[in-house]
Amino acid sequence: MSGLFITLEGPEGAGKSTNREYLAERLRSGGLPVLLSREPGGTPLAERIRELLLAPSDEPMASDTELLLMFAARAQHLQQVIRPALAQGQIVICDRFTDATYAYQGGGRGVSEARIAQLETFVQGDLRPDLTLVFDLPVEVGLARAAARGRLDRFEQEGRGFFEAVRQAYLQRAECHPERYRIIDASQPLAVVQQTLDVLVPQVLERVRG
Ligand code: Z5A
Repeated sequence: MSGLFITLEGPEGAGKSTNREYLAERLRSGGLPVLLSREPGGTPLAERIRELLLAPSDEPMASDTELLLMFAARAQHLQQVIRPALAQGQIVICDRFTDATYAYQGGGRGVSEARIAQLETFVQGDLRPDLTLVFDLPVEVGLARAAARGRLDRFEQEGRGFFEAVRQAYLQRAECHPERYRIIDASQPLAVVQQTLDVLVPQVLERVRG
């Protein structure tokens, strides 16, 4: 039995955390086993790596260090949580995964796509998400939502140009692989975003059952 791997992506403040619970509940009410997780993180050790990655620090973190820490956390998460859950037939919903690496370390920091792809293959083998929902919205809207939450983490302290590059990287990936991605207009009111998810859920159920 093999499960279904769904990832939620998008720039800052797009509503991934808000909507992952909603999506999980909708799927569970359809009788499906759902495991919710997030990256970086998802296991105690990977959450410790997350703390290193998000904490503002006087010592600038080298782009390669950031890249390797992302994949180190991912390797742990895959081994401890994601692969076992998929092997049990669960639907894994993960708040960010390797598309975030292409968007933030690739688009944002300028790490080459080829280098990221090498690590992706090394850490994941041929495992890729079955479906990726990209919550897209203008950068200024997302940053305003994040700022309203208070203290900013190391990524949130980046400038607007960084987040524009991140957004464009997501949109380009979605354009190149339309079979895997759905773009959701996350600038709409929450109720409208959730109506879009309501339409998606039967499609997901059909895919799992069919
Ligand atoms: N990162 C990376 O660089 N490389 C990688 O490979 C990975 C990650 C995996 C941590 O991620 C950082 O790691 C992230 C990228 C980097 N940094 N950044 N930036 P994270 O997912 O934990 O942190 P985040 O992206 O900063 O999450 P976020 O800002 O919390 O965004 P969100 O989860 O998409 O949004 P939210 O918390 O659900 O909503 C934000 C606020 O907006 C909240 O008050 C909501 O009530 C509100 N909201 C949500 N939807 C709406 C709508 N539709 N209308 C109005 N208000 C709304």
